[in-house]
Amino acid sequence: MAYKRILTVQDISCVGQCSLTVALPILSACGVETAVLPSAVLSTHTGGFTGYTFRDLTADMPAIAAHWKKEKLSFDAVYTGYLGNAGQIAYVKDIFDSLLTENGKRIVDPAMADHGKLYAGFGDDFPAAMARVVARADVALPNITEACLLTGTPYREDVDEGFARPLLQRVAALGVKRVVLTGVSFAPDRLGAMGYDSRTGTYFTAQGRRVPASFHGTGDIFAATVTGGLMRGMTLEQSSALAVEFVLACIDATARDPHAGWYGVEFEKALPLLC
Ligand code: PXL
Repeated sequence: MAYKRILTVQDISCVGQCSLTVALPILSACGVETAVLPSAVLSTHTGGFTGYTFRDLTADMPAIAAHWKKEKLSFDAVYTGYLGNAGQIAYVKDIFDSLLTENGKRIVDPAMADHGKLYAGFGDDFPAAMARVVARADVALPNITEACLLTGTPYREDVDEGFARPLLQRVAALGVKRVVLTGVSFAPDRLGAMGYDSRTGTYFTAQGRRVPASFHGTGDIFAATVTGGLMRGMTLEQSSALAVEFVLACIDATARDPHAGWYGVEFEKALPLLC
């Protein structure tokens, strides 16, 4: 299979084991060349740290994209994650339109919320802006909170199949062809993802052992792994199963370490699984 080159647009949280600092090593382990367009630079992520710095890079985006166009560069996929503000959305749409190869994939992780709440720094109007990016995507990878916010659905902590199916359909109705929802459970001791293809009306599930704790950055790890799998020719269902397995391996490695930090998971120890 041809060597793939992709572009990922998300922030650099300098410390925090999330966004670009996990996406890059994961995609490299998958054997995918990954170019980056940082949406912002933060000293840490916003989930639990206080007093972090935030450098918005919106103003750099059009010039960077213009240079790439001049160089006639193109990408087999554009994968977006945490965006700094709603003003970046127009630039992301332009990148989708002008920097993808023919049949290039638009993969959107609408990273903006978890546990029923928007991340610090986003206003209540942000989900509507993010919905416009999701509308342009081939694949969207929301968690439950994000799917609810994107579709105006009241949030529910525990999501079974009966709640997940219409939620997946509502996200797809925004315009995206395929959706994978994370945080779906089919049994008290199982947790994972459920996927929906709006073109065929079919669903799939990818479930693993439930670990009764929450870890920061696992959504970013899930999205990067799905992207890596897709670029290596796996189906969305296979990529989602790989991502569930990999996230679980990261969590297990962290749980085994009595000195583990609080702000992320020790994904580094699980990387060989992807190589
Ligand atoms: O893990 C998602 C994420 C990415 N980037 C930043 C974040 C978060 C979650 O809190 O704060 C800056």
